Amino acid sequence: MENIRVIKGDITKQAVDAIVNAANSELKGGGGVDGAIHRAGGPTIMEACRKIGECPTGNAVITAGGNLPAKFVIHTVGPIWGNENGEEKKLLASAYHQSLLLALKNNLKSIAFPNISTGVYGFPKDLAANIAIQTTRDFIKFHTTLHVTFVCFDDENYLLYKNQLD
Ligand code: AR6
Repeated sequence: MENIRVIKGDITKQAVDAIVNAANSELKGGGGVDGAIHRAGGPTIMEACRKIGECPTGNAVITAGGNLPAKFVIHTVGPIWGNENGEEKKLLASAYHQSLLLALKNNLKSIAFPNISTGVYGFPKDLAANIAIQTTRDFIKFHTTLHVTFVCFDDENYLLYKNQLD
């Protein structure tokens, strides 16, 4: 059995080792899932982000989970569609890959992803789902102890993932 599943819901409610945040490169918070995570997790997450400073697009950093049910938050920065000199796909794959690597480095067993870049950053949802699933499958083939959940907030994303994972 493949350790990948998809659910529809709110990522801030997931009791996993780490949830992933779709952050911006200044780690300064914002709307969407980023806003929801900082609201639910409390101010210690932002304090930790401030200490880290910044995170380049396609990379990821880790903080504790504050008041969240998740132990950690992995903050990754997805590409802005149309703003990355044609590197959008590569950068989105990198955001997933670097997040999975951080989970592994910290001995985490479960990680939940939102649909990175598919909100404010405008990445086409079908293409983003392909990249997220392919990158994750390639990774957990070699790291079989890691359980991955894709947490979709909207029906369109949920159906895209469900069709690809069934
Ligand atoms: N749980 C799961 N998914 C959610 C939640 C939630 N509580 N809330 C929204 N989503 P976005 P981006 C979904 O815009 O496109 C921020 O301002 C949402 O439906 O949050 O990577 C940051 O600070 C969408 O499918 O992230 C950055 O500046 C997905 O999360 C910028 O937005 C991602 O949408 C990042 O843009």
